[in-house]
Amino acid sequence: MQNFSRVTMIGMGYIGLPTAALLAKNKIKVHGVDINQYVVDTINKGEIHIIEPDLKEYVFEAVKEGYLKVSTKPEISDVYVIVVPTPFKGEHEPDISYVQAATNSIIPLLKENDLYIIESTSPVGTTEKMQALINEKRPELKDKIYMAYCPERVLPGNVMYELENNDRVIGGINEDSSKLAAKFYRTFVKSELHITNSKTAEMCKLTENSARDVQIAFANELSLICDKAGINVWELIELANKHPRINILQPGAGVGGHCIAVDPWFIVSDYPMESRIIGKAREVNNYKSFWVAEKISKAKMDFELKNGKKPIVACMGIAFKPDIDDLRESPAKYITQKVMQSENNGNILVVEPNIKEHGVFKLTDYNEAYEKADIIAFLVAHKEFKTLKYREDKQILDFCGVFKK
Ligand code: SAJ
Repeated sequence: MQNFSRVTMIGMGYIGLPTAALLAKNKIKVHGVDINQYVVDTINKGEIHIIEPDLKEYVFEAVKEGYLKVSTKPEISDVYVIVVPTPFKGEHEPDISYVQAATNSIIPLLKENDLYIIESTSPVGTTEKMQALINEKRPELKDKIYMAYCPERVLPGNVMYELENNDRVIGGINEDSSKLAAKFYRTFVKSELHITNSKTAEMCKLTENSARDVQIAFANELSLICDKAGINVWELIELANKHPRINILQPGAGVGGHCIAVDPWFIVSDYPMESRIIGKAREVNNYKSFWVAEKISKAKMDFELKNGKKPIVACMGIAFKPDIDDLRESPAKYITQKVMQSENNGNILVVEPNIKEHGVFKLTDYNEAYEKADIIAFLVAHKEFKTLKYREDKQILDFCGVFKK
């Protein structure tokens, strides 16, 4: 039977590196691959290029103990795991060229009984496409390689815990592949492993993030309605959630990050006629950020008309969600940029307590900004902001429920 003594993990990013480090902790030798030489050098020094709690310690140990090393080229192994990005091309079409390139890079190394896994978020049918690619280039290995799609579902900020403790979906191209992939994940996953086929597993990942996007869109739509109707949306949701079967999420400045704001498009792109709600939810959530920026602009104009001077505006938070330093696809960052357009930057104070310095934004301490600004726009509900006292003398635009209690 297969052994997992040598694993090649392609893509040392937000998921690949933590997974490699966890495997290494379980005494499995991992050869990490990344096209970026800086990433390779950083990890080989036992350091990390991304921020994630506890990851630094895991990587340091893994490299020190000799269970993790990284280079720009794959090495012959028993298991190959593809964890590269799947960005957009064109409007919103998924681009699987990185998955394809990673697969091409290991095809010459494949041997009978190897296990090939894709973790990258992928459009439905990608694993079967990669199977066809391998069969075409290595026909002698047809039906002799185990292949599966096994998505991750960890939450940035809690990755090391969730990698071990979240249930996982394992979708093989056949039953034996699912079983072998499950055996592999059993080496480091403590929770349940659910077996299905590759297409269902691919769709499952997209479904999870689309479901959350649709639910947030509902909350964001409510916030627009409540704004017009003069109803406190936070109170409304809290009350509605007292119903035993209702659980509405929280409105905010929009939906960001590189998963929920992206993955639903993979469904819409392949099934445009059928996925009406999923596509609309994307539109609603994107519109919410635009609406927030417009609200701030209007507040600025009203202030100027009333007081005969330009206001100082504090944009509170630029991360894509509370209590992290990740700015990828951040609605708060987009809104801040929009507010700063055609404006004397001295009038806009940018606050992000999770970041010390930023190449573009001059950051201001949150207490100082709160004190100095005339208009305070809360864009992210960071824990620091919740310690501030509500000020009647300021114009507070609370888009994320900092003062909802
Ligand atoms: N948000 C709201 N209101 C809410 C909850 C979230 O506006 O009530 C916003 C956040 O502020 C943020 C965005 O949604 O801008 C996404 O944040 P998130 O915490 O919902 O999710 P991510 O992007 O950090 O991680 C998601 C998770 N997916 C689900 O919860 C279904 C995670 O489990 C996935 O592993 C991850 O995407 C991924 O990599 O796909």
